[in-house]
Amino acid sequence: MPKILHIADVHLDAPFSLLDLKKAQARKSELRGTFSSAVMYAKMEKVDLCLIAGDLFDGGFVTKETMSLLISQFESAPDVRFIITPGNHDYYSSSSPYAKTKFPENVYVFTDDTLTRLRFDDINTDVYGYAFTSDKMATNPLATRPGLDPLHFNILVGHADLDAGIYCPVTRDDLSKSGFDYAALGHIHLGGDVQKAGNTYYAYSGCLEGRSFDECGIKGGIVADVDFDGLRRKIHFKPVRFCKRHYERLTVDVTGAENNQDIAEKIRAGATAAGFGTDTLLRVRLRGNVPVTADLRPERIEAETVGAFYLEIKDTTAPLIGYETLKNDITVRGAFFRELLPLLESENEDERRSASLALRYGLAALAGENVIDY
Ligand SMILES: [Mn+2]
Repeated sequence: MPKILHIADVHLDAPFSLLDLKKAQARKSELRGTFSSAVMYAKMEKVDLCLIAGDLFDGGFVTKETMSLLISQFESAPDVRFIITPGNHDYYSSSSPYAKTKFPENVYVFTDDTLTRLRFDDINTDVYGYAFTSDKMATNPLATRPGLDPLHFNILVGHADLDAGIYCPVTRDDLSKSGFDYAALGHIHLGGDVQKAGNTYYAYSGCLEGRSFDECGIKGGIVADVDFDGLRRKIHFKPVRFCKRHYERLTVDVTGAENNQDIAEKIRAGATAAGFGTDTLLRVRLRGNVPVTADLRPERIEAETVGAFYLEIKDTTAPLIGYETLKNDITVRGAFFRELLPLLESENEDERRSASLALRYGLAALAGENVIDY
């Protein structure tokens, strides 16, 4: 006792920016499903406290549909106590959804930017938290050290940036001196391992579902199983996956590819080897050397063809050509090549990449092939 599930940065109702609008819409409703999975887990695993460390909502407005789903989720797990500390995206104010909604009795929302305590005597646990009350927070709720009850398990929940001041300037040093057993933090979507400052364990659980290629990898929460007999405390932590899908980046060498089918096969092989399947949103960078004559239009490769949910391709391949032959070519092909040569050999990677593309399309066009169809 107690058993804790720590999640954060759910960002319900957040838009997803994908090139495919239908899939972006699908992701939005999947995000609600991901939250439901976390609640279901808490219920099935008999979690005592579900800590939601800020940014449950993406903003100050929540759709009716999302709110009623949320409430029914909370009601579906009456034995789980849900503890919410509003963050910079969903800060507490008199006009926020938190103020305007009547939540079930098992839901606790912090509303003040100073440290406030909730006592749960049945599980010998105290939970301290605070709320953002605007989209920034300059005050440090740990500036005054709380007088903790040594006979209770003491938890801190909150949205904070341990590395930069404007989003609640709590530091590792504050945590170390605080005496908390566990600090459940939100704000850093990447998440991270459970770490220790002094005798205080702390962690960012990360977001529940990645929303862009800046948020790659498997996302979920942290479960803390606490073995606590009033004085001695042992905590066992484990990460739990909740995300329905995950964003990943992959670089694939397509040297020698003659056509889209060759490329698709190489991407599929690379994705399979990395363990990325139909739950993956994949951004692939193609590299290597391909024949100038190759019929490559990688932007036309469908996600389904490579076994992913969604696919974006960035082509950074270079044309495989005999530079010497082209240099000495007296026709317009040679002239075109010599014009591009300084850029092909540029120090700047972007310049080299565009020059390579220009060369490939240019030579193909001069050869009478209609590869440019933008
Ligand atoms: Mn956030």
